[in-house]
Amino acid sequence: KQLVFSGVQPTGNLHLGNYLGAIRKFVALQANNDCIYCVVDMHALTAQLVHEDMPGQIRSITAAFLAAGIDPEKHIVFNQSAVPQHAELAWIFNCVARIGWMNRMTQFKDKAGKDREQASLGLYAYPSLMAADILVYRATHVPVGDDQKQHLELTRDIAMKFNLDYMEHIRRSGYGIDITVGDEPVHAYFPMVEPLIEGPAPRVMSLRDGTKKMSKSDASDLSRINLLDDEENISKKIRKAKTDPDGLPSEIAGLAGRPEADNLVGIYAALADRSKADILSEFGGQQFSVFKPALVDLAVHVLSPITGEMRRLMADPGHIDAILRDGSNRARARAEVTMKQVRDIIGFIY
Ligand code: AQP
Repeated sequence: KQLVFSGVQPTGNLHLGNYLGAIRKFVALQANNDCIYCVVDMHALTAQLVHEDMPGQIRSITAAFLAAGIDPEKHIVFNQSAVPQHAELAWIFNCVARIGWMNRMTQFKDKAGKDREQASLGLYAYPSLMAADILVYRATHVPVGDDQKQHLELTRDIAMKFNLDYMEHIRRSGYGIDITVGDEPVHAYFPMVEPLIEGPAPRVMSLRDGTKKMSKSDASDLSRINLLDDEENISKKIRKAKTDPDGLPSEIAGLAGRPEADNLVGIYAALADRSKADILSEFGGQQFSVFKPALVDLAVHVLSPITGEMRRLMADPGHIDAILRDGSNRARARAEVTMKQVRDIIGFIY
């Protein structure tokens, strides 16, 4: 079985982008993999230090995982800060990663805004903690949205440099594994992670601006569909979603240069589990006044059972905390196996 790891930050209301780009894939991967899903609460400090209701946010992401269909008994669901080995490995990776690599991260540039000098050191180092989140379990597959692709490439670079710099120590330790990099066989400690980013809507865009990704932190609530939105809200947001005056094209090529139309078709396709081409063969030539109500119906059909179950779970915080405690205990035991080996490889006495 492959080992899958992924995480979501408790930084606000989960939205359709988080669901289609990440959580729905988490659910599908359970059938044939060993999965570890994490509420990455330490990442939530990178952009904003003080959170009004951190425990509530952590519980709400956990509830979304469970409501979407993640099984916390067969797999592991936990919150990052309860497993300190993530932070321990992140420090080592801070020393492995090069400043030049970090300077290329576009998400830092986007999130830091104009006054970069005022961004936290944590926001800058965030991809290194993300690499540690994954590699502390030596996970091989990471389902994420397209916005995280660059961070996964960095994770591979960090793993590769650790493997090369400590090559002799790894060989002597007996903890190594044989992997292939390109076509080359390599004796390594950390595997090369593979991103799982496919699907018709790998990046769900804002409903107000088809060139910006749908995001929890967008000031406009109309820009996103939240997983806790009711039917009326979903309907209002889709009706008000920005579009151009033309109808829907019959072929994919007709979506070029029309980011808002492309986004709505992508959302429909992802929700229906069909291709965009298939959706256009059904709706090509129709106006948005026909397409939008169909999209509302579909979104409500897919999301309302999840919303209902999330609300039910969130009414019992003790139950959610018990699931997190059990998951953290199991995650910590596995992460500690890796950290003991890493300390040996480096030469730390513990
Ligand atoms: N718009 C999106 N389309 C597809 N996938 C997305 N993801 C986020 N936005 C989209 C995926 O959701 C997972 C969890 O994201 P996260 O909470 O860890 O961080 P994020 O990427 O920073 O998410 P947001 O919503 O944009 O939050 P803020 O506004 O707080 O930064 C990831 O797998 C991500 O790819």
